[in-house]
Amino acid sequence: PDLFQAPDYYNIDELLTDEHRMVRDAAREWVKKEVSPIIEDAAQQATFPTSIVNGLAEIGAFGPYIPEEYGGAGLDQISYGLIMQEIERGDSGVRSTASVQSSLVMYPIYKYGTEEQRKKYLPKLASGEFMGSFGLTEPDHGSNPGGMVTNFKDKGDHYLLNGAKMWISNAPFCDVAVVWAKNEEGRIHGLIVERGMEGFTTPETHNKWSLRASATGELIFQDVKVPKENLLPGRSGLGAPLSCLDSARFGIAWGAIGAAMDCYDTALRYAKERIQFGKPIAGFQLQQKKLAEMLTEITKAQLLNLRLGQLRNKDKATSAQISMAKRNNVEIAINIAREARQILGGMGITGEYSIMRHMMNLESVITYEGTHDIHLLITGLDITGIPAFK
Ligand code: TGC
Ligand code: FAD
Repeated sequence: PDLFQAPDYYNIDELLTDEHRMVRDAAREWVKKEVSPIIEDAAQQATFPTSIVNGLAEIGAFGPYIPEEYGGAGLDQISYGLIMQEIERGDSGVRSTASVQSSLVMYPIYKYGTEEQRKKYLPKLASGEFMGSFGLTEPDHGSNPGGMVTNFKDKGDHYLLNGAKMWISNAPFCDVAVVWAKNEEGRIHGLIVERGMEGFTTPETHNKWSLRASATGELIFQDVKVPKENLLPGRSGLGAPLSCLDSARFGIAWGAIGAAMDCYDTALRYAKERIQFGKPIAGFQLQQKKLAEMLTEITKAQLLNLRLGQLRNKDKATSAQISMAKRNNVEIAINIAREARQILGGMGITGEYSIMRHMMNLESVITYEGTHDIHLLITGLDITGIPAFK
C-alpha cells in the first residue's frame, strides 16, 4: 500500500535498530490497510471497530513490552512507542484501546500481580480474547485520584466492592477491569474485577465529540463480591496506579506525534495540489510558515521521544521527564491539527480527510492521563521542589 510519508527530517531512522524499523513498518502497513479505510465511519457512528482487535494483537499492540512467556511481544520501549505512533496516525481512539490494554491492564497485572494472575489473564489480553479497562477516575476525583471514595471491605472469604468510576476507556465491552479502590484503612489497592460478577455494570457514555471510535463508559460496583485472589498484592498506595500511568503517558507522547504526522502529511499533499490565485497554495508564504513550523515541532518531538525511550530502556526515565514529553507532544499535535485543518480550507471540516477527527480526538488526549495543567505542575514541582497542586 501507499504508506504514509514519515516525515523524518533528521534521519532518525538511522538511530533505530532493524527490529524497530520492522515493527514500525508492520504497524504502519496494517494501519494503512485495516484502520484508515474504516475509521472515519466508525467515528461518525460512534462505535469502536471490534473487527480490528485481532489485527492489533498481531502487530504486537497488546503488551508490546510484556515478556513473550506471558503472550506479550517482548519488545523494547522504543518499539512500543513506534507502535503507538503508527496506530495514532490512524486514530487516537484506537491507540487508546491499545494503551489501556497494554499499560493500564497488562502492565499492573504483570508488575504487581501473582504468577497465577499473570498466567490467567496476560495471554488472553495479549491475544485480544480478553479486553481490559482501567478504573482510576471517579465522578468527583479526576485530577486528584488520591481522594477516591470507591472502597472494599474484607468479608473473610471475599472482598465487598462499592463505588463508581467514570470516563473509562473500553469499559462498555471490557471482560476485565483493573480497579483502584481503598481498603478499610484508606489504603489504595488494585483489584481485578470480571464481567459477570454480580453488581458490576458498565454503562456507556454517549454524545462525545471526541474519541468517537473509542468506547467510554462507567464502572459501577454495587456490593460486588470480589474473590480475594483478585487483589494485586505487589504494590499499594497511589504510586501503584501512577506508575502504570507513567507507561501509558510515554506511549501517548509517541502516539500524539503519529496524529501530528498524519495531519502534516495530509496538509502538505493538499497544499501542493490545491490551486488558488493561479498557483498551488503551498507556494504562499503564509502556508509555508505553517508547514515549516509543523515539521520543526514534529522533529523536536521525535527527538524527545527517542531520548525518552532510551532512558526508559535503561529504566532511568523519571515520571517528570515523561510528563514533559506527554505535555509537549500533545500540545504540538493539537496545534498542528488546528493549523493543518486551516490549510485544507472548507475541505478540512469534512470527514473526507482525517484532520478534523484528529483535532477533536486530541481534545481528549490533552485531558486524559493527566491534564495539560497537571503535567505543567508536575514539571513545576520537579524544578522547584514545591507542590502547587493544593
Ligand atoms: P503525591 O503525594 O504526589 O503522590 C502519591 C504517591 O505516589 C507517588 N508518585 C508516583 N509513583 C509512581 N509514578 C508516578 N508518576 C508518581 N507520582 C507520584 C508519590 O511518590 C507518592 O508515593 P508515597 O509512597 O509517598 O505515597 O500525590 P498527589 O495526590 O499530590 O497527586 C499528584 C498528581 C496530581 C501528580 C497525581 O495525582 C496525578 O498525576 N493526577 C492526574 C490523574 C491522572 O493522570 N489520571 C489518569 C486516569 S487514567 C486515564 O486517563 C486513562 S486514558 C487512557 C487512554 O484511553 O489512552
Ligand atoms: P478535573 O480534574 O475536574 O479538572 C478540570 C480542570 O481543572 C482541568 O483543566 C484541570 O487541569 C484543572 N485542575 C484540576 N486540578 C488542578 C490544580 N491542582 N491546579 C490547576 N488546575 C487544576 N480515567 C481512567 O481512570 N481510566 C480511563 O480509561 C480513562 N479514559 C478516559 C477517556 C476519555 C475520553 C476521557 C475524556 C477521560 C478519560 N479518563 C480515564 C479520565 C481522565 O483521566 C480525566 O478526565 C482527567 O484525569 C481529568 O479529570 P477530570 O475530567 O475530572 O477534570
